[in-house]
Amino acid sequence: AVAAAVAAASMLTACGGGSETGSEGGKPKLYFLPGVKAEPFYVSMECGAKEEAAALGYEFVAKAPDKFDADLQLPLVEEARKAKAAAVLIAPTDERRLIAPMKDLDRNGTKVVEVDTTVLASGVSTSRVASDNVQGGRKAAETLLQLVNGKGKVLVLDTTLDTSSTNAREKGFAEVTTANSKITYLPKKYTDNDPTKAAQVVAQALTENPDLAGIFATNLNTTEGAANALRAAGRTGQVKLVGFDASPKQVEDLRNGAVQALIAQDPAGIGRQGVQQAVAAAQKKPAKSEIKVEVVPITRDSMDQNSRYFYRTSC
Ligand code: T6T
Repeated sequence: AVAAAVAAASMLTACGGGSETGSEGGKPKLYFLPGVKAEPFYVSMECGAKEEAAALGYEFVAKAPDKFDADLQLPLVEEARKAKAAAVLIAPTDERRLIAPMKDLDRNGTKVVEVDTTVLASGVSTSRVASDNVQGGRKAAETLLQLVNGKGKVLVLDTTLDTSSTNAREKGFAEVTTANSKITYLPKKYTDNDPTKAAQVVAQALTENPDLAGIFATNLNTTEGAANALRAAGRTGQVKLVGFDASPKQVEDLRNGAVQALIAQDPAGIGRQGVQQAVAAAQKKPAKSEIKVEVVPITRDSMDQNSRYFYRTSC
């Protein structure tokens, strides 16, 4: 009975960056290195990637850092290199610090595909599969401009200095809003991708700018933190909040009115397509150097017909 239980347990593969299948009879290994463990965006990406890897006959190994932090992700890249993975799907947590280790992977014969985020050097990976983040930032700006009737102060909450995805979102947002003379674009704030810090930043911004009209939160954690701060200050609905991503909490806040719009990504689609490119490269077949995946703005009115974009917490 004990042996049966152990066997059953070893067949269970969890999602969320902690899953690791055992050795699968000589199948080539595909490593998935997301930005952070157990976060609905990367969990959803892992679900898509894992399914595709299985369909294409690859052993799937997911290794995620506890925090979105290059210091914690670098040893996992090294682990994939030592394991002689056929391919690595990676969301680099830092535009600069991951360049050298990713080049090492490539030199050692491991095909590298960037998913979601990218490094500042080109030619380090075979393929880049990500949301069109600049376009997503523009869509967020157009949505927020409508909500604030085209005027007033707006604040952007970014994550960390070297996160390519949120930087691109801010760029698209700034492009649209700074072209509007009735909008005051406050200096953007970093939050360390931490909801508590995001909430503190918003609380302070509300004190300094009681007339704040709107907030663009560039990802999941910044949106969750901003919604909490607006709730604590009794300002929900009054200060308009547009966020990126669609975690269960973000969706709940959209429904209860703390958030007015979400720009949802398709993380499972990014994972699936990332694996397809990685496997093509590993099999010396042509791979696409770049795939941009559409994002979808969702409001309370459109949320029920767009529930397929909501992120998952397990596969
Ligand atoms: O927004 C996603 C991802 O696209 C970004 O690169 C980092 O933050 C998230 O994982 C959400 O927290």
